[in-house]
Amino acid sequence: MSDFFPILSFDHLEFYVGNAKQAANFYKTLFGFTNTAYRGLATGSRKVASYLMEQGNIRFVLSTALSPDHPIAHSVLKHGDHVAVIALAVPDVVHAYKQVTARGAIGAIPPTIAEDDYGLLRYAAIHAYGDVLIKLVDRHAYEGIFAPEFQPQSSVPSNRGVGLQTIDHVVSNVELGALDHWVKFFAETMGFQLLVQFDDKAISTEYSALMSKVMQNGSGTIKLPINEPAPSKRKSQIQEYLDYHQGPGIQHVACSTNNMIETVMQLREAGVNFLHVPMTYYENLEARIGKIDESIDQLAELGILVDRDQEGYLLQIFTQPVEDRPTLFFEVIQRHGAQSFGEGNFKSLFEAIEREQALRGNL
Ligand code: TYF
Ligand code: FE
Repeated sequence: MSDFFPILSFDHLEFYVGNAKQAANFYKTLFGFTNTAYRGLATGSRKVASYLMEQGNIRFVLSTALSPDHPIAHSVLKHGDHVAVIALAVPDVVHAYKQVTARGAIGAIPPTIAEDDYGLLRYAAIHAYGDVLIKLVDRHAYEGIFAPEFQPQSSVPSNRGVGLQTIDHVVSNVELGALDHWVKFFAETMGFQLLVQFDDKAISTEYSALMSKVMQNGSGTIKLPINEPAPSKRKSQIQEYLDYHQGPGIQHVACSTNNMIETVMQLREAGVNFLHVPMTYYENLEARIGKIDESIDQLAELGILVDRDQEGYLLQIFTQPVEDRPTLFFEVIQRHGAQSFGEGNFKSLFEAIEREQALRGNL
């Protein structure tokens, strides 16, 4: 099955937050993003303030409501700070929107043109899991910094960054029994394919379990794994997310780097907290994964995980949740050929998550 409409890449992710000014500073100081554009009262945006944060090819937009009646305020009250919009760059918004809505997608924003001195920005949006929107964006006739209302932050010195390059994948958690509905949605509505799946036996630990299916577009630029909780002795990490997020939503965003060691050193230096990996993980690592370019000692020191598949290997690391609710976290990934998701690390990773869950009282 081929794509019903072409998708070029991730365009951006939009976060709804309680205080965008402070969130912008968090993504700047901890994760190395630069605030390149802004909209708010000073630019004539009376209802919403947004900060465009950029690093490599990654764009995060941090938006906050300026009054309690705004939908962003409602959404933040319910979910806490969260990823609300997955925006995909497409060459033809009208065609893409027609295709997906004809195949059953529920429209949220019909094809719209936003215009300013820099040209025409075309967009539309459909509903996905939970309250998440998938936005379709065509900026081929637009030369502005991001979108109408946004003004460049030219006085802001550019942050050198920590080496984050692209959005590798965006993972959602859905309710028990809903996984196959969303797999079908991405297959039949979006034209995605099932890349891999992990059942609860493959990835259960002693206490907690989940099922995961990875959906991917035809060109492989968009990877969207979806998790569902599986019944287990203790509360699944996915169920914990669903309880605190108040329903389905984005669980983690994986950003790629070309230099994992350097990136993680800088993130740690800046104060990013990662999941703790026990030293035992590194004891037989070389026997498990063979020769790699990086020094195992250095990986152990930084808490970086390694996995191998038929095509190569990958390095990955996971942050703690980035807010008080145990919901959204980040992954940093470097692919040396491997196109998988670190299946060999699932057990260690989930045990690490469960140790954190226990600290939160999930006994
Ligand atoms: O995206 C993935 O599939 C990996 C592994 O709750 C993963 O990053 C899967 C589920 C999860 C945490 C990480
Ligand atoms: Fe991941």
